[in-house]
Amino acid sequence: MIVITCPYCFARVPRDRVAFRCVGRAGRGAGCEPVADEALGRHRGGVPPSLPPVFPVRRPGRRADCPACGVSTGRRVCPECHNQLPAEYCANPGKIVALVGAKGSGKSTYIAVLLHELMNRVGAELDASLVPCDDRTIERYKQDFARPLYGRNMLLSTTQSVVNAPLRDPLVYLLTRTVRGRLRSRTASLTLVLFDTAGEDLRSRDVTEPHLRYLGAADAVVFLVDPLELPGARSALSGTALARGGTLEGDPDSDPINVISRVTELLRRRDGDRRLTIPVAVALSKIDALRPALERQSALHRARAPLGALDLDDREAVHEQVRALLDEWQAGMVDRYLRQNYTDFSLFGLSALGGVPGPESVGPGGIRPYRVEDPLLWLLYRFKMLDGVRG
Ligand SMILES: Nc1nc2c(ncn2[C@@H]2O[C@H](COP(=O)(O)OP(=O)(O)OP(=O)(O)O)[C@@H](O)[C@H]2O)c(=O)[nH]1
Ligand SMILES: [Mg+2]
Ligand SMILES: [Zn+2]
Ligand SMILES: [Zn+2]
Repeated sequence: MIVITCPYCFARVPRDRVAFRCVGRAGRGAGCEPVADEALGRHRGGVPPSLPPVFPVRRPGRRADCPACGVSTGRRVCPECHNQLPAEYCANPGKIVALVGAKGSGKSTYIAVLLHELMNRVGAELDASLVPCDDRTIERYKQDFARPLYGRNMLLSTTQSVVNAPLRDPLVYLLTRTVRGRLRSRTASLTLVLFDTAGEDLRSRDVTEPHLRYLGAADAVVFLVDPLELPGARSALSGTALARGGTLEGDPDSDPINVISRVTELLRRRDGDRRLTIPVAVALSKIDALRPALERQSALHRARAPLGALDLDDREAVHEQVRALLDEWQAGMVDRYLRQNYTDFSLFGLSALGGVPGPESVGPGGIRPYRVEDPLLWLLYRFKMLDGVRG
């Protein structure tokens, strides 16, 4: 039985329980009148929107006839939350990649820049296309990410906690690439569901909040760790970064190990006591802020060669470099904790902006991302959508 995880409410829906929404009345033709959609209203918060009715079917295919008006519809929806399920998503039940990190660790900026890179430079290198799966994803990416950061060079504002704001929709993209085999090529697709959590939503321990169901449904986790908040890293920071960092000092919730252990607890509820097998990428964000001297001698300083594949030697070199940095900063706990709890984790260093920003806007050099795609390339490799090469 194929089970689809709804990318909006994260309910697990057997494919034969997918529901349909009537296309509604157009002009003078047949079709149902809109009704208040209570399920969608509950999910989004606020007044239930007025929409044509949702109906279950016995054997859902690509289309179904509305039992009330007889008109054929191809609008498939989640039976729980009534959000429309993109057709591609039903065909390729996707991988949900959860992105987590303490407040201010750079999650929103990372999402904005990663998607931009995937649509441009990295997409070209991988021969991959990235297509938004619904209109709200297109709108939200433009409004909340691309327009401020790329249009106006402004830093993104702090993500609103779900405690004060209605549940945000995730960004849902279909990433498709041609994988060349020895005999013939095949296309492989990955649905990327990115949910931009506010840092403080990972705080409270009594987390039964719906947004954390997202973690329960995740197929991979990317942790962002802000080196500016690691006390031991301060000696390695450049002047401007030093002045900006450490804003959360004394707040135990901002300690990366606390964020990681809280998420690990949530994953354990699902997977039990043994070491977790879910792939986990742990990335130091903002590494542009490290002293240039430190950067120069390290694998982290090299740009990744655009091979259209995962360079396994480079991957190991960067992993070891980050591990050594954590040790040097008396943050070796992070690595030890990960080893005890996960069978499959990898360490990364990246910078979304490529330079220390001003108080409100991107630095004068513009946005110069550095290794932002590394965690995703590693995950694609793990999901068998990208080859690994050596030498
Ligand atoms: N030096 C440097 N600073 C960065 C980078 N990315 C983000 N920052 C800084 O970190 C701040 C927070 O970034 P956000 O992306 O808003 O962080 P967030 O994790 O989404 O924060 P919350 O939504 O509050 O949880 C930004 O305003 C920048 O000042 C980077 O690549 N390099
Ligand atoms: Mg944010
Ligand atoms: Zn749903
Ligand atoms: Zn109808």
